Amino acid sequence: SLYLFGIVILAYLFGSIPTAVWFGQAFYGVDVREYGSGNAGATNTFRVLGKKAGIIVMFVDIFKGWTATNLPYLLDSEIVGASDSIHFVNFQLALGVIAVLGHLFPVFAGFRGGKGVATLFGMVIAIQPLAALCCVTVFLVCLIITHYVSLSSISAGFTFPISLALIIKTTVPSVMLYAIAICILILITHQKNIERLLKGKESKIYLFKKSTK
Ligand code: NKO
Repeated sequence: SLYLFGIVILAYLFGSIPTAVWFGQAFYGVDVREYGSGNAGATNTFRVLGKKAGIIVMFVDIFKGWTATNLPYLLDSEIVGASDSIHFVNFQLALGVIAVLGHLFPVFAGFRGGKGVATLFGMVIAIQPLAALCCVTVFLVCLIITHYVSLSSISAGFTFPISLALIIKTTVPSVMLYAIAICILILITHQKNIERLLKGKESKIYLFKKSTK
């Protein structure tokens, strides 16, 4: 229906908000895509503009994913009555993935966006908080040990379907398929990072080292 179409467009527009690009341009006069990894994400904002900017961009990008996934609730729609049904969860997952596609290909920033990690995390928080906890734990442990954000994102991506299967014991095929697709999507957006990791040329991020910026 027209209503569903409208919600899908809204999810894409939310995901399309190019937080890293706009934040850098507004407060530092810099397009972060011209420096560092060239990515319009929280990590590259941290790398180029410093800790404070990176953390703000991270929270806004997570919030984007959470908001898009919860649009049916936030708009107080009639579908909410059917919120227990698996169709509703599938619809929420679809909205989250559409927001991530907006983040990857933002209409407001020349279709050159980020890698979708924070936005996906917002979606997972909205749909399955326990899986989100598993993902963020693996992300942080990997980051503290290796200092590679990309490797931590990929590890957290694998953790999503694995935690659904082993800890939450999801038996819904469509949800597992979404989770596996999301894991593959993270691998695809991190292709260049994987090449750099294999060559030993990936840049490291030190969370608790005094920022030079
Ligand atoms: O510039 O190519 P780069 O080195 O920047 O960036 C690589 C990086 C891109 O991603 C980001 C976003 C980082 C946000 C981290 C905060 C999220 C904390 C929890 C992560 C859990 C991920 C869950 C995925 C769910 C499927 O990778």
